[in-house]
Amino acid sequence: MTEQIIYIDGKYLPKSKAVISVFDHGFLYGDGVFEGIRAYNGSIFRLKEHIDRLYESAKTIMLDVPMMKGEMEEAVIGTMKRNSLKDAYIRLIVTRGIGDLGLDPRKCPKSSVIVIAGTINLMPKEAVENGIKTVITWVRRDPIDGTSHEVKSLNYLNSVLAKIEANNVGADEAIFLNPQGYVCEGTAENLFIIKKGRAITPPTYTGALPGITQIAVIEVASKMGIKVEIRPITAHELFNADEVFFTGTAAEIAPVTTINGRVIGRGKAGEFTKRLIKEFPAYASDPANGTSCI
Ligand code: PXG
Repeated sequence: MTEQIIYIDGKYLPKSKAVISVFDHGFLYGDGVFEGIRAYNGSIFRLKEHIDRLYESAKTIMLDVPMMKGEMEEAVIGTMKRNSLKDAYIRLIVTRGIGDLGLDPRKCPKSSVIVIAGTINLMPKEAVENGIKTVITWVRRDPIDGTSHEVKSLNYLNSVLAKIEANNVGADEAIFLNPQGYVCEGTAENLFIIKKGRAITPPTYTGALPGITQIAVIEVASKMGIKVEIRPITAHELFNADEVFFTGTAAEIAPVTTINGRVIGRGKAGEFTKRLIKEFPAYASDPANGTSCI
């Protein structure tokens, strides 16, 4: 089998040679940003939107991305082609680069860009089919005037802590409340509820990542004639929703059937969720919604 090819700073390297310094501040301090992107049948879903979000994350943390957006797109397509991939998970990373043992980013003269394309670690199929068991975690989502998850940074400890709690209590996923107590998102998914035929999803100002799948699902739902509201949700509304589901690059659309022991709807994927799950694959693999890599 030929070795996987990884892009690092303008070079395409075999996996065994694709290494980053232990003095990289991405490693030492979680100082950097990333994107997780999916390709369906040779079409990279919403690549331009992912690249725009990457540059926005970088701007907020004052991280210089040492290339134009067009070159970034070429690096992603180049990595896909060199690995002969059509269906893939793409991880795009920009780190602060090599510095010293001190967190001052001025010590890092050059940021690094990395593109990895491989297979995706999906949510377990049975979990998605039967519905996901969740727990609202004691860990609050980082506040918007702190290390806000509007920035897709390399520091995911907030999500890791919640995932550990979900694992410890035998749940598949965790749901975050924000510091004000409103429902925010999952560890790496946005969240929707369906109530009386309307879809409701929390806005970015609750502290959630502006999800690319979230926007796509809003578009699909609107086309299906489902009204969508973007507003904060309370835990009480969540428990009493007719349907709840997660959206994300890895999860796509995943029905939530249990929240802290409360059964949602009839305890299986609801009608709207099932319709969305049915409509989404055609939407995700439509070349009009992506960038070709073949
Ligand atoms: N919230 C957070 C905090 C995320 O990290 C989403 C929502 C969903 O956003 P998208 O744009 O994917 O619809 C994410 C996405 C990984 C991985 O490898 C993480 C994400 C996506 C893909 C892979 O951990 N996070």
